[in-house]
Amino acid sequence: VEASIPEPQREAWTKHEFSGFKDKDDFEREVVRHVETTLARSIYNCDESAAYSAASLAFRDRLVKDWNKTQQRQTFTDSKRIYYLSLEFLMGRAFDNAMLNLGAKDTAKEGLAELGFRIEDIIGQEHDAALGNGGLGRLAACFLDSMATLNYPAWGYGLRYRYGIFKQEIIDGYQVEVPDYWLDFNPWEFPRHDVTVDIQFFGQVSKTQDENGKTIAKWEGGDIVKAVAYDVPTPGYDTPSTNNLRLWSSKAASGEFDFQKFNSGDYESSVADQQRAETISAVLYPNDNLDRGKELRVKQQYFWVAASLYDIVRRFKKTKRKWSEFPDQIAIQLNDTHPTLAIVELQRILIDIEGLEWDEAWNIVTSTFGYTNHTVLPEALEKWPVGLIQHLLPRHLQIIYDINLFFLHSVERRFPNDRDLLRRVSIIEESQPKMVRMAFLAVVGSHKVNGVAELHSDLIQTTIFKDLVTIFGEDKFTNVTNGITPRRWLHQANPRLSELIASKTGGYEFLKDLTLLNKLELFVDDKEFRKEWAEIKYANKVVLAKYIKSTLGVSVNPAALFDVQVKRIHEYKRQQLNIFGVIHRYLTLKAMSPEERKKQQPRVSIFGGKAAPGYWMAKQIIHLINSVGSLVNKDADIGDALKVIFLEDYNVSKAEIIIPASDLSEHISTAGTEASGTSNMKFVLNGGLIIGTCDGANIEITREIGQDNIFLFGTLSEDVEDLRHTHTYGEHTVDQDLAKVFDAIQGGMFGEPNDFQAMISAVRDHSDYYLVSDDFQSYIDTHKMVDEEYQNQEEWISKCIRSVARMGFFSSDRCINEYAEGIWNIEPLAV
Ligand code: GPQ
Repeated sequence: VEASIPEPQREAWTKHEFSGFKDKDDFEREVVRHVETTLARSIYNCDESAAYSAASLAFRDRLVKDWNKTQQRQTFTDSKRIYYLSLEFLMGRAFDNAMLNLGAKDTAKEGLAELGFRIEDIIGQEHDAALGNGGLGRLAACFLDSMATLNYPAWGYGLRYRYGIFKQEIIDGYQVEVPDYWLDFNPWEFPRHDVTVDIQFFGQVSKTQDENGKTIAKWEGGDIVKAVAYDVPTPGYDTPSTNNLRLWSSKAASGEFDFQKFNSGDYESSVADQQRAETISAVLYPNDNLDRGKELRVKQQYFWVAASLYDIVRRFKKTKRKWSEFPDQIAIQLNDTHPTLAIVELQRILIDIEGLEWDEAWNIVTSTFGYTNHTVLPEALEKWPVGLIQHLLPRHLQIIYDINLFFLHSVERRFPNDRDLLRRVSIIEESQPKMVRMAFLAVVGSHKVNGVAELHSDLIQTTIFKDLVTIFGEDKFTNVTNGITPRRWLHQANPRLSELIASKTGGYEFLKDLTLLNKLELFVDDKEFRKEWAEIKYANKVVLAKYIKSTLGVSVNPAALFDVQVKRIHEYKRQQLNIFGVIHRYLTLKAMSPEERKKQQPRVSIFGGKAAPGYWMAKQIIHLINSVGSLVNKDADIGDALKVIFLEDYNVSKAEIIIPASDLSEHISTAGTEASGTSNMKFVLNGGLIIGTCDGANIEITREIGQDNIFLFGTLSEDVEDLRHTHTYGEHTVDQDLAKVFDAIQGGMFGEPNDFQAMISAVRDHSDYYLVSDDFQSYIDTHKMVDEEYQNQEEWISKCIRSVARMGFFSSDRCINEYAEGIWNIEPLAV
């Protein structure tokens, strides 16, 4: 309040208000101004990078105006806010997105052209903001776009990693990791050096009694690290609503140096202290669907959660409302278990600092939080050793024990004499060492728990949370099927298709109501429309072919069937099944006469994705794909009949090139392992068909688009357990065709066979946990069907159009509306 401008002076402010550029001339003026002043360059020294910087700053100036207004409106109306806590936000590029969401891309394009630049080149200058691993992080980014577009008052909270996900280089067929230092110049963030929070680690807890005999816990001593806020404006599409993504950066608390040490000549250790503090937000952990239980990771989690909650509570206290109104004003969504300590931290703030009684505080806590689960894979479920939490966060461990005690008491009352139930549901696993089960803590501390696709939500209720469903009842558990933003994944990635759709559905309204795509059904049999559709797909394939040529030096024929699998490399996602299938295809082609070979449907098998640096098997898979590619791609017998491509460093901006160019994409996880998948939705929305297992959102995609428009194969999730059991205890033989593939590998066809021995053994000599052999034959057969169907292009294109027409359900707008209604109890704020 003290910082606000007094009434008499406000007129001057309004009079001189900056409102950003309005037309092309304005835009150019802003670019020139930024080049000459902000960047201190000139007409003689303005390369594409400078033009990108200046153009971005021109847009940033506009964003920040909208953003200020949005924040003011949300504060004045005192409306309920949703806080989305995610350790990952895989945003990709911001410039193109800002231009499109503000509806000013044409203006920028013409303006830049007059200044001597091509807009595509300028867009290409931007470094991806890659603060995430894969689907989980990209989902958070899509949600931010939808929440802003739908005018929900929402903030994201995350960490400002100095290094995002590593850059992948392929050297001699092997993955090499290179650090991703992305902050050299980032016009999309605003440092808030005035918004800081001191975060405490270690120390001791003392307990005393107050005059009423109430126990007071005091957490004292230990280390302090400073959290500094960086704000990233996130604009909605075709609305002035611009929400905030607040990312925390860690800094040493005692200023630049510890002057004590500095003055006493211990310069190095004073710098070391500073570096230790900065380590907390230094790097994103590069694991997808895996918990490695590292101390620094839990430090990141608490640092981020404590800073965010301090911020949220500070904002709430300004409203002077009663504590009981906290859940009416605030909803907090936990993106996986990574922010689960927020539950404990809020309880601590309420009882230790604000003096509430336990029960009142716990009511507020559980009414505030919602928890989204993203996996059932046991290796991905977070557990922290009790000793580690004790050491790092001694007061939090006490509170966790109390939460568990009250919880187990309530279970005991409802299910007396069931000691095994108590053991199974305890938040503390009585193992050696004892562990805190973060997913159970998240369930106990939230009012709603959701999975991310129907099958997945069913699975969590019948497997990992079975007992908790019995205890809390079914109503606490729900499903919200994932979605994707059509702004980035159709309009931005595939502008020509977006334009064609707009021309048939009544303009660009479908970008805000994706169900309007259903109007396309009318044009499925329209020859002219089909032709335009096919031309766009072909043009997108030409773009990708050029990219492949320029990066890998391999020529691929754009008329071939482009078969794409791009996602993190993981055994459960089964890139090994794909590459074994490719080898089978290669062997089959080699065995044919040249005439026969000519009759086959030409294919380009395209792979992309990163392996976690410590995931040895995943790295072997990458190596095998590359080894197969180097043989096949220069085999003169084969020519265009088959090409095998591994695209380096798959990321969001590359996805925007790859996805629109796909004819067929692969979503072939072992049934029951992929929680949802979201790229499946992106591929179909861009007019590609998919081959997939009955897993995750593939099932709902099939329901929406119809089973004639998707190539499903493989074991059903209800049969997976039995098969695995049979592998271990019963008969276990390898599929005949797969055995031939193994022979080829072991015969040295793709280089040193020892390099791939483990991949083969996993299937043949061990339990084939991912059912590669079981699904191999139906996978091959299904690909045969694909080849045949692709020959009939008219029919193929009809299927693509029909599918796109039926994809409305998979907008992240639908998904966010479901969260808003069913979990957050929040309404959009009128603009
Ligand atoms: N997901 Cl647990 C990740 O990307 N990383 C993770 O660590 C975990 C889940 C994915 C999941 O594998 C996909 O099936 C989902 O579509 C995605 O989260 C978003 O829910």
